Amino acid sequence: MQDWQPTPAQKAQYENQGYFIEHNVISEDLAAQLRGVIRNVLMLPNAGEFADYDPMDPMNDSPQGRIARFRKLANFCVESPLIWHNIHTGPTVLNIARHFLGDDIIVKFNSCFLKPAHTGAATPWHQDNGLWRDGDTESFNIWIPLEPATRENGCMQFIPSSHKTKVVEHVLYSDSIHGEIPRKVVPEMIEKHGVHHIELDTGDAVIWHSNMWHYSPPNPSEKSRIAIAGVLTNPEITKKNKRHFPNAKWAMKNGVVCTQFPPEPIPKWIETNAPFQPFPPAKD
Ligand SMILES: O=C(O)CCC(=O)C(=O)O
Repeated sequence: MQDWQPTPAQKAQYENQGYFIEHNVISEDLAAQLRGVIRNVLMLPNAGEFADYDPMDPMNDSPQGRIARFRKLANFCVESPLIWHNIHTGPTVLNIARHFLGDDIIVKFNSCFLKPAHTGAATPWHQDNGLWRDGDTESFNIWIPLEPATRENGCMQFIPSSHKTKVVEHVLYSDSIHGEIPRKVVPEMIEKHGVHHIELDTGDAVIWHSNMWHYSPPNPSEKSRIAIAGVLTNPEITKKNKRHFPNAKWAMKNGVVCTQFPPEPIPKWIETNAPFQPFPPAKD
């Protein structure tokens, strides 16, 4: 496996702004195959069993309606060998992960983010580790669009340098799809640091620090925006977490890619007696 090093510009951007972009992580051809895998499962009559419980509505229950309805397939990548072997344990992702994390690599979360043409909904402003609530501030995210992500179809927005802030307590509004940063504090951060629109081509990747404040708007355009995401970590970080994540899987052990499928779960290093606290209701 080749050694991957960030360019000086990528390194500086990650340190100063909390993210960087790597181009051509997967080919257009592979991206087309992966889009097919994802759309195929969305068309199943039981697509809702794979998707997160935050469907967009109102959509009828036709195959095309199902494609238009779902926002996220959480944990689906460990059910699709084509995705798992090419993305989460694919050479470029693991090379990048190895640079940050060393020779033992764990995929803590995996998901496919779906922003269908016309119906694609917003993802609220959040920090990933504000959702995890496990004390982890060292993992990082990778997100690879399988079709161009543009301002028109709801590309992600980052507040540069927001990764240097603490983890904010996330809250729930009556219309929240998941925990989010209190809405009143977001404009102040934007005022201070601005917003970067993360426009990417098919097969590019954006890598960000898990403290980063990020968001994506709805997709009113004609063009769908599907992406595959992963959170990568290692055993040292994981053993310090406050809870065990049952979906976490091994991707590399001692520098050797884990080729097992289904992927191997990590050991239960942490006892999870502490109850998982719900997000508090928003006060503003
Ligand atoms: O795909 C999106 O728009 C949101 C992705 C995201 O928030 C994440 O991966 O944490």
